[in-house]
Amino acid sequence: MENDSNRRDFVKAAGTIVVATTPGRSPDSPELPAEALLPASPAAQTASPRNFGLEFPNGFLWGVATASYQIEGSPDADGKGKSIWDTYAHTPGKIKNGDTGDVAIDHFRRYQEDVTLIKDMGATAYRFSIAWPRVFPTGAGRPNPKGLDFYSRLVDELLSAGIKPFPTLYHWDLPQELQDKGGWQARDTAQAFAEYAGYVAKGLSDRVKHFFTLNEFQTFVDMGHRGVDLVVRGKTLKIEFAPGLKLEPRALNQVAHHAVLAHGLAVQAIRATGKPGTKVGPAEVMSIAVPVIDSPEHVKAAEIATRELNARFLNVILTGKYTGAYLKETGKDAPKFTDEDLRAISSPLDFVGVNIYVPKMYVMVSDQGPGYREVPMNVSHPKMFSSWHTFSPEVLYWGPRLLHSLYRPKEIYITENGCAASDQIAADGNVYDADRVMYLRNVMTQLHRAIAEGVPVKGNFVWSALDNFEWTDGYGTRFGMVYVDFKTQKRTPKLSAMWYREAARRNAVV
Ligand code: GBH
Repeated sequence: MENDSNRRDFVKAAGTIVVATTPGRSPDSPELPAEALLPASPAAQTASPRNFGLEFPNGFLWGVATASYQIEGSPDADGKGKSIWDTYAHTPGKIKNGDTGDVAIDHFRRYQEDVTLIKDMGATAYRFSIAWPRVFPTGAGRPNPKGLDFYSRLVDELLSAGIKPFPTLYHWDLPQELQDKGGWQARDTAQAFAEYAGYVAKGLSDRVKHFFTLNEFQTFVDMGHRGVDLVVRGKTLKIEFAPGLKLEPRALNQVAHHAVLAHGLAVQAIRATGKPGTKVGPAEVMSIAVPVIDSPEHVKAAEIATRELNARFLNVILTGKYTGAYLKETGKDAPKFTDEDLRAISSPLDFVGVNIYVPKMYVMVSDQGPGYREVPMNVSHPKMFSSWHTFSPEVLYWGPRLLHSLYRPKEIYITENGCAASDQIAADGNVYDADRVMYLRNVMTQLHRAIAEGVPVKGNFVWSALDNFEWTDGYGTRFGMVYVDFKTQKRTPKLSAMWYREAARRNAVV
Protein backbone atom coordinates (compact mmCIF):
# COMPACT_ATOMS: atom_id res chain seq x y z
CA MET A 1 0.00 0.00 0.00
CA GLU A 2 1.15 3.55 -0.81
CA ASN A 3 0.94 4.67 2.75
CA ASP A 4 2.90 1.78 4.16
CA SER A 5 5.85 2.34 1.93
CA ASN A 6 5.69 6.03 2.79
CA ARG A 7 5.99 5.15 6.41
CA ARG A 8 8.87 2.79 5.87
CA ASP A 9 10.71 5.49 3.90
CA PHE A 10 10.05 8.03 6.60
CA VAL A 11 11.43 5.86 9.36
CA LYS A 12 14.44 4.96 7.25
CA ALA A 13 15.02 8.58 6.27
CA ALA A 14 14.65 9.71 9.86
CA GLY A 15 17.76 7.74 10.64
CA THR A 16 19.80 9.54 8.02
CA ILE A 17 18.79 13.18 8.58
CA VAL A 18 17.15 13.41 5.14
CA VAL A 19 13.51 14.08 5.71
CA ALA A 20 13.11 17.25 3.70
CA THR A 21 10.86 15.56 1.17
CA THR A 22 9.62 12.71 3.30
CA PRO A 23 6.19 11.65 2.09
CA GLY A 24 5.28 10.70 5.64
CA ARG A 25 5.04 14.41 6.42
CA SER A 26 2.85 15.28 3.47
CA PRO A 27 -0.74 16.36 4.07
CA ASP A 28 -1.88 13.22 2.27
CA SER A 29 -0.78 11.10 5.21
CA PRO A 30 -1.26 13.28 8.24
CA GLU A 31 -1.02 10.39 10.64
CA LEU A 32 2.63 10.04 11.65
CA PRO A 33 3.95 6.71 12.85
CA ALA A 34 4.67 6.85 16.56
CA GLU A 35 8.19 5.52 16.15
CA ALA A 36 9.07 8.46 13.94
CA LEU A 37 8.11 11.03 16.55
CA LEU A 38 9.56 9.18 19.52
CA PRO A 39 12.99 7.78 18.88
CA ALA A 40 13.80 4.48 20.51
CA SER A 41 16.28 6.04 22.92
CA PRO A 42 17.81 9.43 23.66
CA ALA A 43 21.06 8.09 22.24
CA ALA A 44 19.37 7.35 18.94
CA GLN A 45 18.03 10.90 18.93
CA THR A 46 21.50 12.37 19.37
CA ALA A 47 22.94 10.14 16.70
CA SER A 48 20.30 10.84 14.09
CA PRO A 49 18.15 13.87 14.80
CA ARG A 50 15.35 14.52 12.38
CA ASN A 51 15.11 17.89 10.71
CA PHE A 52 11.45 17.90 9.68
CA GLY A 53 11.91 19.64 6.39
CA LEU A 54 13.88 22.74 7.43
CA GLU A 55 17.16 21.49 6.07
CA PHE A 56 19.50 23.71 4.01
CA PRO A 57 21.20 22.69 0.76
CA ASN A 58 24.53 20.88 1.00
CA GLY A 59 27.39 23.33 1.32
CA PHE A 60 25.25 26.11 2.79
CA LEU A 61 27.58 28.29 4.89
CA TRP A 62 26.79 28.91 8.54
CA GLY A 63 28.73 32.11 9.10
CA VAL A 64 29.27 34.69 11.80
CA ALA A 65 30.38 38.30 11.31
CA THR A 66 32.35 41.10 12.97
CA ALA A 67 34.05 44.35 11.90
CA SER A 68 37.51 45.76 12.59
CA TYR A 69 36.78 48.88 14.66
CA GLN A 70 34.15 47.06 16.69
CA ILE A 71 36.48 44.30 17.92
CA GLU A 72 40.18 44.88 17.31
CA GLY A 73 41.49 47.52 19.68
CA SER A 74 45.28 48.15 19.34
CA PRO A 75 44.68 51.36 17.38
CA ASP A 76 48.40 52.14 16.98
CA ALA A 77 49.85 48.66 16.60
CA ASP A 78 52.35 47.93 13.82
CA GLY A 79 52.12 51.40 12.32
CA LYS A 80 48.34 51.67 11.95
CA GLY A 81 47.03 55.12 11.04
CA LYS A 82 44.00 56.78 12.63
CA SER A 83 40.53 56.27 11.19
CA ILE A 84 37.48 58.53 11.29
CA TRP A 85 36.04 56.26 14.00
CA ASP A 86 39.11 56.81 16.22
CA THR A 87 38.47 60.52 15.84
CA TYR A 88 34.71 60.37 16.22
CA ALA A 89 34.70 58.09 19.29
CA HIS A 90 37.17 60.47 20.98
CA THR A 91 34.92 63.46 20.34
CA PRO A 92 33.09 64.15 23.63
CA GLY A 93 29.35 63.46 23.51
CA LYS A 94 29.29 61.29 20.41
CA ILE A 95 29.23 57.80 22.00
CA LYS A 96 27.15 56.55 24.92
CA ASN A 97 29.17 56.58 28.17
CA GLY A 98 32.15 58.03 26.32
CA ASP A 99 33.08 54.54 25.12
CA THR A 100 35.71 54.16 22.40
CA GLY A 101 37.15 51.31 20.34
CA ASP A 102 40.65 51.77 21.84
CA VAL A 103 40.53 48.35 23.46
CA ALA A 104 37.22 46.96 22.16
CA ILE A 105 37.41 43.21 22.73
CA ASP A 106 41.16 43.15 22.20
CA HIS A 107 40.70 40.86 19.23
CA PHE A 108 43.93 42.07 17.62
CA ARG A 109 45.82 40.27 20.37
CA ARG A 110 43.30 37.50 21.12
CA TYR A 111 42.42 36.47 17.59
CA GLN A 112 43.55 32.87 18.08
CA GLU A 113 41.25 32.38 21.05
CA ASP A 114 38.44 34.02 19.07
CA VAL A 115 38.92 31.72 16.10
CA THR A 116 38.59 28.78 18.48
CA LEU A 117 35.33 30.23 19.83
CA ILE A 118 34.05 30.76 16.29
CA LYS A 119 34.88 27.16 15.44
CA ASP A 120 33.18 25.97 18.63
CA MET A 121 29.93 27.67 17.64
CA GLY A 122 29.88 25.55 14.53
CA ALA A 123 30.65 28.34 12.06
CA THR A 124 31.91 27.26 8.66
CA ALA A 125 32.56 30.82 7.45
CA TYR A 126 33.70 34.04 9.11
CA ARG A 127 33.10 37.55 7.81
CA PHE A 128 35.52 40.07 9.30
CA SER A 129 36.65 43.44 8.03
CA ILE A 130 40.08 44.77 7.20
CA ALA A 131 40.96 48.15 8.68
CA TRP A 132 42.08 50.26 5.73
CA PRO A 133 44.39 52.42 7.93
CA ARG A 134 46.28 49.32 9.11
CA VAL A 135 47.18 48.56 5.50
CA PHE A 136 47.52 52.14 4.22
CA PRO A 137 48.08 54.29 7.34
CA THR A 138 47.43 57.50 5.41
CA GLY A 139 44.88 55.97 3.07
CA ALA A 140 46.97 56.12 -0.07
CA GLY A 141 50.57 56.06 -1.18
CA ARG A 142 52.80 53.69 0.69
CA PRO A 143 51.32 50.42 2.02
CA ASN A 144 52.24 49.06 5.43
CA PRO A 145 52.92 45.33 4.92
CA LYS A 146 52.96 44.74 8.67
CA GLY A 147 49.35 45.91 8.79
CA LEU A 148 48.29 43.33 6.23
CA ASP A 149 50.27 40.65 8.10
CA PHE A 150 47.73 40.66 10.89
CA TYR A 151 44.96 39.64 8.48
CA SER A 152 47.24 37.12 6.84
CA ARG A 153 47.80 35.44 10.22
CA LEU A 154 44.06 35.56 10.92
CA VAL A 155 43.33 33.92 7.56
CA ASP A 156 45.83 31.13 8.27
CA GLU A 157 44.27 30.57 11.67
CA LEU A 158 40.78 30.37 10.14
CA LEU A 159 41.81 27.99 7.39
CA SER A 160 43.51 25.66 9.81
CA ALA A 161 40.26 25.63 11.84
CA GLY A 162 38.31 24.72 8.69
CA ILE A 163 36.56 28.12 8.48
CA LYS A 164 36.23 29.99 5.18
CA PRO A 165 37.43 33.62 5.39
CA PHE A 166 35.14 36.33 3.92
CA PRO A 167 36.84 39.71 4.47
CA THR A 168 35.07 43.03 3.93
CA LEU A 169 37.36 45.79 2.70
CA TYR A 170 35.46 48.73 4.18
CA HIS A 171 33.39 48.64 7.33
CA TRP A 172 33.39 52.39 7.90
CA ASP A 173 36.90 53.04 9.30
CA LEU A 174 38.12 55.47 6.64
CA PRO A 175 41.72 56.64 7.13
CA GLN A 176 41.54 60.03 8.86
CA GLU A 177 44.04 61.53 6.43
CA LEU A 178 41.68 60.84 3.56
CA GLN A 179 38.86 62.46 5.50
CA ASP A 180 41.07 65.53 5.94
CA LYS A 181 41.32 65.67 2.13
CA GLY A 182 37.55 65.54 1.67
CA GLY A 183 36.73 61.93 2.53
CA TRP A 184 33.90 60.48 0.47
CA GLN A 185 33.15 63.93 -0.94
CA ALA A 186 36.37 63.58 -2.93
CA ARG A 187 36.43 61.40 -6.00
CA ASP A 188 40.07 60.52 -5.22
CA THR A 189 38.86 58.50 -2.24
CA ALA A 190 37.19 56.04 -4.64
CA GLN A 191 40.46 55.68 -6.51
CA ALA A 192 42.43 55.22 -3.28
CA PHE A 193 39.99 52.53 -2.18
CA ALA A 194 40.55 50.62 -5.42
CA GLU A 195 44.33 50.73 -4.91
CA TYR A 196 43.97 49.46 -1.37
CA ALA A 197 41.57 46.70 -2.54
CA GLY A 198 43.99 45.61 -5.24
CA TYR A 199 46.86 45.47 -2.76
CA VAL A 200 44.88 43.35 -0.30
CA ALA A 201 43.67 40.98 -3.05
CA LYS A 202 47.24 40.56 -4.23
CA GLY A 203 48.39 39.70 -0.72
CA LEU A 204 45.56 37.42 0.36
CA SER A 205 43.87 35.86 -2.67
CA ASP A 206 46.17 32.85 -2.60
CA ARG A 207 44.06 31.82 0.44
CA VAL A 208 40.99 34.08 0.41
CA LYS A 209 38.44 33.23 -2.28
CA HIS A 210 35.70 35.78 -1.45
CA PHE A 211 35.89 39.52 -0.86
CA PHE A 212 33.15 41.96 0.06
CA THR A 213 33.85 45.51 -1.02
CA LEU A 214 31.97 48.02 1.20
CA ASN A 215 29.59 47.43 4.09
CA GLU A 216 26.22 49.20 4.14
CA PHE A 217 26.67 52.05 1.67
CA GLN A 218 23.36 53.48 2.72
CA THR A 219 24.27 53.59 6.41
CA PHE A 220 27.68 55.23 6.22
CA VAL A 221 26.62 57.63 3.48
CA ASP A 222 23.42 58.87 5.15
CA MET A 223 24.23 58.50 8.84
CA GLY A 224 27.79 59.72 8.43
CA HIS A 225 27.14 62.64 6.10
CA ARG A 226 23.72 63.96 7.06
CA GLY A 227 22.25 62.01 10.01
CA VAL A 228 19.02 60.03 9.78
CA ASP A 229 15.70 60.53 11.53
CA LEU A 230 14.10 57.18 12.11
CA VAL A 231 10.54 56.77 13.35
CA VAL A 232 10.10 53.67 15.53
CA ARG A 233 6.89 53.08 17.47
CA GLY A 234 5.85 56.64 16.84
CA LYS A 235 9.08 58.11 18.26
CA THR A 236 11.76 59.78 16.20
CA LEU A 237 15.35 58.65 16.72
CA LYS A 238 18.30 60.58 15.41
CA ILE A 239 21.14 58.38 14.21
CA GLU A 240 24.54 59.87 13.35
CA PHE A 241 27.85 58.19 12.53
CA ALA A 242 31.42 59.25 11.77
CA PRO A 243 32.50 61.60 10.32
CA GLY A 244 29.36 63.36 11.58
CA LEU A 245 28.81 65.77 8.68
CA LYS A 246 25.57 67.55 7.78
CA LEU A 247 25.76 67.90 4.02
CA GLU A 248 23.25 69.47 1.67
CA PRO A 249 21.45 67.12 -0.76
CA ARG A 250 23.74 67.87 -3.69
CA ALA A 251 26.91 67.01 -1.75
CA LEU A 252 25.27 64.00 -0.14
CA ASN A 253 24.27 62.55 -3.51
CA GLN A 254 27.84 62.99 -4.69
CA VAL A 255 29.11 61.09 -1.62
CA ALA A 256 26.71 58.25 -2.50
CA HIS A 257 28.03 58.25 -6.06
CA HIS A 258 31.66 58.11 -4.92
CA ALA A 259 30.82 55.18 -2.64
CA VAL A 260 29.38 53.05 -5.46
CA LEU A 261 32.20 54.17 -7.73
CA ALA A 262 34.70 52.97 -5.09
CA HIS A 263 32.93 49.62 -5.12
CA GLY A 264 33.10 49.31 -8.92
CA LEU A 265 36.75 50.36 -9.17
CA ALA A 266 37.61 47.93 -6.38
CA VAL A 267 35.89 45.07 -8.23
CA GLN A 268 38.09 45.87 -11.24
CA ALA A 269 41.23 46.13 -9.10
CA ILE A 270 40.52 42.78 -7.42
CA ARG A 271 40.00 41.16 -10.84
CA ALA A 272 43.31 42.64 -11.96
CA THR A 273 45.47 41.58 -8.99
CA GLY A 274 43.62 38.63 -7.43
CA LYS A 275 44.27 34.99 -8.30
CA PRO A 276 41.93 33.70 -11.02
CA GLY A 277 38.66 32.56 -9.47
CA THR A 278 38.67 35.21 -6.73
CA LYS A 279 35.04 36.16 -6.09
CA VAL A 280 33.77 39.61 -5.19
CA GLY A 281 30.55 41.41 -4.33
CA PRO A 282 29.16 44.22 -2.14
CA ALA A 283 27.62 43.95 1.34
CA GLU A 284 24.76 46.43 1.24
CA VAL A 285 21.99 46.93 3.77
CA MET A 286 19.08 46.25 1.44
CA SER A 287 16.01 48.44 1.82
CA ILE A 288 13.09 46.06 1.62
CA ALA A 289 9.44 46.83 0.91
CA VAL A 290 7.38 43.91 2.20
CA PRO A 291 4.10 43.31 0.35
CA VAL A 292 1.11 43.02 2.65
CA ILE A 293 -0.24 40.02 0.73
CA ASP A 294 1.61 37.50 -1.44
CA SER A 295 -0.44 38.10 -4.56
CA PRO A 296 0.87 39.31 -7.92
CA GLU A 297 -0.34 42.91 -7.67
CA HIS A 298 1.09 43.52 -4.20
CA VAL A 299 4.34 41.73 -5.01
CA LYS A 300 4.69 43.92 -8.10
CA ALA A 301 4.15 46.97 -5.89
CA ALA A 302 6.86 45.70 -3.54
CA GLU A 303 9.26 45.24 -6.46
CA ILE A 304 8.69 48.80 -7.68
CA ALA A 305 9.18 50.19 -4.19
CA THR A 306 12.25 48.05 -3.45
CA ARG A 307 13.97 49.03 -6.69
CA GLU A 308 13.39 52.70 -5.96
CA LEU A 309 14.42 52.48 -2.30
CA ASN A 310 17.77 51.06 -3.46
CA ALA A 311 18.21 53.50 -6.37
CA ARG A 312 21.45 55.05 -5.15
CA PHE A 313 23.21 51.81 -4.20
CA LEU A 314 22.18 48.24 -5.05
CA ASN A 315 20.11 49.23 -8.05
CA VAL A 316 22.81 51.25 -9.78
CA ILE A 317 25.40 48.57 -8.91
CA LEU A 318 23.25 45.82 -10.41
CA THR A 319 21.79 47.67 -13.39
CA GLY A 320 24.35 50.36 -14.27
CA LYS A 321 21.68 53.06 -14.19
CA TYR A 322 20.26 55.61 -11.81
CA THR A 323 16.49 55.32 -11.98
CA GLY A 324 14.49 57.99 -13.77
CA ALA A 325 12.60 58.68 -10.57
CA TYR A 326 15.83 59.26 -8.61
CA LEU A 327 17.23 61.64 -11.22
CA LYS A 328 13.92 63.46 -11.46
CA GLU A 329 13.50 63.74 -7.71
CA THR A 330 17.04 65.02 -7.14
CA GLY A 331 16.92 67.36 -10.17
CA LYS A 332 19.71 69.90 -9.93
CA ASP A 333 21.01 68.10 -6.84
CA ALA A 334 21.62 64.86 -8.77
CA PRO A 335 25.19 63.55 -8.59
CA LYS A 336 27.65 64.35 -11.36
CA PHE A 337 28.64 61.19 -13.19
CA THR A 338 29.79 59.86 -16.55
CA ASP A 339 28.81 56.80 -18.58
CA GLU A 340 32.22 55.40 -17.78
CA ASP A 341 31.46 55.73 -14.07
CA LEU A 342 28.26 53.75 -14.57
CA ARG A 343 30.13 51.02 -16.42
CA ALA A 344 32.64 50.73 -13.58
CA ILE A 345 29.93 50.80 -10.91
CA SER A 346 28.09 47.93 -12.59
CA SER A 347 31.16 45.72 -13.12
CA PRO A 348 29.99 42.08 -13.21
CA LEU A 349 29.81 40.47 -9.77
CA ASP A 350 30.13 36.92 -8.48
CA PHE A 351 27.59 37.40 -5.71
CA VAL A 352 25.56 40.00 -3.89
CA GLY A 353 25.83 40.31 -0.11
CA VAL A 354 22.96 41.90 1.80
CA ASN A 355 22.64 42.77 5.47
CA ILE A 356 19.03 42.24 6.49
CA TYR A 357 17.58 43.32 9.83
CA VAL A 358 14.39 45.27 9.21
CA PRO A 359 11.81 46.04 6.55
CA LYS A 360 12.00 49.59 5.24
CA MET A 361 8.22 49.58 4.91
CA TYR A 362 5.15 47.48 4.22
CA VAL A 363 3.47 48.28 0.92
CA MET A 364 0.34 47.57 -1.05
CA VAL A 365 -0.65 48.15 -4.64
CA SER A 366 -1.93 51.57 -5.66
CA ASP A 367 -3.29 52.90 -8.94
CA GLN A 368 -1.75 56.27 -8.09
CA GLY A 369 1.81 57.56 -8.36
CA PRO A 370 4.55 54.96 -8.66
CA GLY A 371 2.21 51.99 -8.27
CA TYR A 372 2.54 51.31 -4.58
CA ARG A 373 1.72 52.95 -1.32
CA GLU A 374 3.30 52.64 2.07
CA VAL A 375 1.19 50.97 4.74
CA PRO A 376 1.65 52.67 8.10
CA MET A 377 3.31 50.54 10.78
CA ASN A 378 1.33 50.00 13.93
CA VAL A 379 2.87 51.41 17.09
CA SER A 380 2.33 47.92 18.49
CA HIS A 381 4.60 46.27 15.92
CA PRO A 382 6.99 44.03 17.89
CA LYS A 383 10.64 44.94 18.15
CA MET A 384 13.93 43.53 19.30
CA PHE A 385 16.18 45.22 21.85
CA SER A 386 17.88 47.87 19.66
CA SER A 387 15.88 51.08 19.36
CA TRP A 388 15.62 50.74 15.56
CA HIS A 389 15.02 47.02 15.38
CA THR A 390 11.49 46.26 14.23
CA PHE A 391 10.94 42.50 14.49
CA SER A 392 9.84 41.24 11.08
CA PRO A 393 11.44 37.85 10.47
CA GLU A 394 9.73 37.68 7.09
CA VAL A 395 12.30 40.15 5.70
CA LEU A 396 14.68 37.18 5.51
CA TYR A 397 12.20 35.72 3.03
CA TRP A 398 11.13 38.84 1.15
CA GLY A 399 14.61 40.39 0.92
CA PRO A 400 16.21 37.48 -0.95
CA ARG A 401 13.04 36.83 -2.97
CA LEU A 402 12.83 40.42 -4.22
CA LEU A 403 16.59 40.64 -4.82
CA HIS A 404 16.26 37.53 -6.98
CA SER A 405 13.17 38.59 -8.91
CA LEU A 406 14.52 42.10 -9.56
CA TYR A 407 18.15 41.33 -10.45
CA ARG A 408 18.77 37.57 -10.74
CA PRO A 409 22.21 37.66 -9.06
CA LYS A 410 24.24 34.47 -9.49
CA GLU A 411 24.65 33.99 -5.76
CA ILE A 412 23.42 35.73 -2.63
CA TYR A 413 24.92 35.88 0.84
CA ILE A 414 23.14 37.24 3.87
CA THR A 415 26.14 39.16 5.15
CA GLU A 416 24.49 40.15 8.44
CA ASN A 417 21.43 39.38 10.46
CA GLY A 418 21.07 39.19 14.22
CA CYS A 419 19.76 41.08 17.20
CA ALA A 420 20.78 42.77 20.42
CA ALA A 421 19.56 41.38 23.74
CA SER A 422 19.75 42.31 27.41
CA ASP A 423 22.29 39.57 28.07
CA GLN A 424 23.62 38.93 31.55
CA ILE A 425 25.66 36.22 33.17
CA ALA A 426 23.25 34.14 35.27
CA ALA A 427 24.09 32.80 38.73
CA ASP A 428 25.21 29.51 37.20
CA GLY A 429 27.61 31.30 34.84
CA ASN A 430 25.53 30.84 31.67
CA VAL A 431 23.94 33.46 29.42
CA TYR A 432 20.35 32.54 28.58
CA ASP A 433 19.55 34.56 25.47
CA ALA A 434 16.37 32.68 24.60
CA ASP A 435 15.06 35.77 22.77
CA ARG A 436 18.03 35.60 20.40
CA VAL A 437 17.38 31.88 19.85
CA MET A 438 13.75 32.74 19.07
CA TYR A 439 14.95 35.42 16.65
CA LEU A 440 17.40 33.09 14.87
CA ARG A 441 14.88 30.28 14.55
CA ASN A 442 12.37 32.62 12.99
CA VAL A 443 14.68 34.37 10.55
CA MET A 444 16.36 31.12 9.50
CA THR A 445 12.95 29.54 8.86
CA GLN A 446 12.04 32.46 6.62
CA LEU A 447 15.39 32.29 4.84
CA HIS A 448 14.84 28.57 4.31
CA ARG A 449 11.54 29.34 2.64
CA ALA A 450 13.29 31.59 0.10
CA ILE A 451 15.90 28.93 -0.63
CA ALA A 452 13.25 26.23 -0.97
CA GLU A 453 11.63 28.39 -3.66
CA GLY A 454 14.89 28.47 -5.59
CA VAL A 455 16.54 31.72 -4.48
CA PRO A 456 20.31 31.05 -4.61
CA VAL A 457 21.31 32.02 -1.06
CA LYS A 458 24.64 30.33 -0.38
CA GLY A 459 25.21 31.31 3.23
CA ASN A 460 24.24 33.42 6.20
CA PHE A 461 26.39 35.43 8.63
CA VAL A 462 25.01 36.11 12.08
CA TRP A 463 25.84 39.52 13.48
CA SER A 464 27.74 39.01 15.63
CA ALA A 465 30.22 36.34 16.65
CA LEU A 466 31.08 38.17 19.88
CA ASP A 467 29.71 41.14 21.81
CA ASN A 468 31.50 44.28 20.63
CA PHE A 469 31.55 48.06 20.27
CA GLU A 470 28.09 48.87 18.89
CA TRP A 471 29.02 52.23 17.31
CA THR A 472 27.29 55.15 19.03
CA ASP A 473 25.58 52.75 21.48
CA GLY A 474 29.03 51.85 22.79
CA TYR A 475 29.36 48.64 24.80
CA GLY A 476 25.86 48.78 26.27
CA THR A 477 24.26 46.96 23.36
CA ARG A 478 25.24 43.30 22.93
CA PHE A 479 24.80 41.50 19.60
CA GLY A 480 27.16 38.54 20.12
CA MET A 481 26.54 34.81 20.38
CA VAL A 482 29.52 34.94 22.74
CA TYR A 483 29.30 37.17 25.81
CA VAL A 484 32.30 39.36 26.52
CA ASP A 485 33.09 40.83 29.92
CA PHE A 486 34.56 44.09 28.69
CA LYS A 487 36.63 44.58 31.88
CA THR A 488 38.31 41.18 32.03
CA GLN A 489 37.88 40.21 28.34
CA LYS A 490 36.53 36.86 29.49
CA ARG A 491 34.42 35.21 26.77
CA THR A 492 31.37 33.05 27.55
CA PRO A 493 29.39 31.39 24.74
CA LYS A 494 25.68 32.12 25.12
CA LEU A 495 22.75 29.75 24.64
CA SER A 496 22.47 31.06 21.06
CA ALA A 497 26.01 29.80 20.33
CA MET A 498 24.90 26.31 21.34
CA TRP A 499 21.81 26.66 19.19
CA TYR A 500 23.89 27.80 16.22
CA ARG A 501 26.33 24.93 16.62
CA GLU A 502 23.51 22.38 16.52
CA ALA A 503 21.86 24.13 13.55
CA ALA A 504 25.16 24.22 11.66
CA ARG A 505 25.92 20.60 12.48
CA ARG A 506 22.53 19.44 11.20
CA ASN A 507 22.43 22.08 8.45
CA ALA A 508 18.88 22.87 9.49
CA VAL A 509 16.66 25.02 11.67
CA VAL A 510 16.64 23.26 15.04
C1 GBH B 1 24.98 46.90 10.97
O1 GBH B 1 24.50 48.15 10.92
C2 GBH B 1 26.44 47.08 10.91
O2 GBH B 1 27.00 46.65 9.70
C3 GBH B 1 27.16 46.54 12.10
O3 GBH B 1 28.43 47.09 12.16
C4 GBH B 1 26.33 46.80 13.33
O4 GBH B 1 27.01 46.52 14.51
C5 GBH B 1 25.09 45.97 13.22
O5 GBH B 1 24.41 46.23 12.04
C6 GBH B 1 24.13 46.12 14.36
O6 GBH B 1 23.64 47.40 14.48
O7 GBH B 1 17.16 53.34 8.35
O8 GBH B 1 15.14 52.04 8.40
O9 GBH B 1 17.13 51.15 7.38
C7 GBH B 1 23.17 48.31 11.08
C8 GBH B 1 22.99 49.76 11.34
C9 GBH B 1 21.32 50.08 9.68
C10 GBH B 1 20.85 50.16 12.05
C11 GBH B 1 20.16 50.93 9.43
C12 GBH B 1 19.76 51.05 11.82
C13 GBH B 1 18.24 51.86 10.41
C14 GBH B 1 17.00 51.29 9.93
N1 GBH B 1 21.76 50.19 11.02
N2 GBH B 1 19.24 50.87 10.53
S1 GBH B 1 16.59 52.00 8.42
